[in-house]
Amino acid sequence: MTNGAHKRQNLLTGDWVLVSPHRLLRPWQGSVSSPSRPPTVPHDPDCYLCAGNPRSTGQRNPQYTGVHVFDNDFPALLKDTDPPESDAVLVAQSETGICRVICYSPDHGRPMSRMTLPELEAVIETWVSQYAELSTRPDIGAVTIFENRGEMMGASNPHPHGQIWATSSTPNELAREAERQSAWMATHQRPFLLDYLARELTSGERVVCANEHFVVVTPFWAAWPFETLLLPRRAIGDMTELHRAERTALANILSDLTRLYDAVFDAPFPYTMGWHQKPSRAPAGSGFILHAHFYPPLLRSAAVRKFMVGFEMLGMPQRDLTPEDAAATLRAAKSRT
Ligand code: H2U
Ligand code: ZN
Repeated sequence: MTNGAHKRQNLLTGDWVLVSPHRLLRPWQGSVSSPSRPPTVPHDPDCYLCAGNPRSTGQRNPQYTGVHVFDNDFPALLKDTDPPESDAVLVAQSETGICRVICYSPDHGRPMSRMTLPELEAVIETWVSQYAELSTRPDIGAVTIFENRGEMMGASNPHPHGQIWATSSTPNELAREAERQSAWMATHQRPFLLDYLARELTSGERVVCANEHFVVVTPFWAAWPFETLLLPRRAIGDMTELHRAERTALANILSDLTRLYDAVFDAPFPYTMGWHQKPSRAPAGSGFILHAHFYPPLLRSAAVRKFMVGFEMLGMPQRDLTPEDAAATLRAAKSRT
């Protein structure tokens, strides 16, 4: 790849990203906030997600011992809504859905990067059963499972947890990705993400880690400095299709990847991570491949984040560090995990 400025296209979304490697040497006098330290206590009496504690509504969590799922007390979506007013200029539609919170374990102080493999497998089993239950409901069109980790990404609480938003329609990002994968399938008779993965495996320069069933790459078109994409090696549309061995391999690669992230700056690495799975009403054979995106904000240190501002808001995302260099940095962190 060239060292000069160029743009790359994200074939999953159609968007372009500007890459300016020559700019890495510019001086930096911007924001330096100290990283938030991980909590180390296994139980925090003030945490609304810890077992046995009251939530902000006053309702008490059970003394759960494994993964714990509950209906979000402040859901962004409700099961029923009145239809909004809409006209040719001010267009609105009703949107209904179900929001849940998933506590990964009762242990307040152990994020994914420090969970055991059986604990991670239990989280995966919960993702599978939640997706299976919600995606088959007639009132649900898509199930988005995600985690905001760290204050920098807006997580409201350090207790390791994720969220599920099941929506009546397919949200923007998933809709775009599904549409483009379907178009590629119609033209090439192969799923786009398997063609992309094959391409990444031949060069290897953006591969971060891999096992028998999964591969993590810094996508060619990544917008965030340490963004990664987790891909299965075969055509899987959603998590319910994962075999036993694939669920174990997924636990392994989630552990590997999150430990690499935490090793990069020797600090808890914030991110939004989440799953794109086949929209419920997508026809079979539409080429949709299950995958997870990790979008971490960090750039130069545990304290210096990338801001998507200025040209990024008005024009297109821009990055200095190349995805190839980011992959090399993540791979090199292995010796410190
Ligand atoms: P985040 O940390 O990613 O914000 O997720 C926490 C979610 O937990 C958030 O959506 C919910 C918030 O609405 N929550 C409850 O359901 N009950 C509470 O007592 C506090 C927070
Ligand atoms: Zn807690």
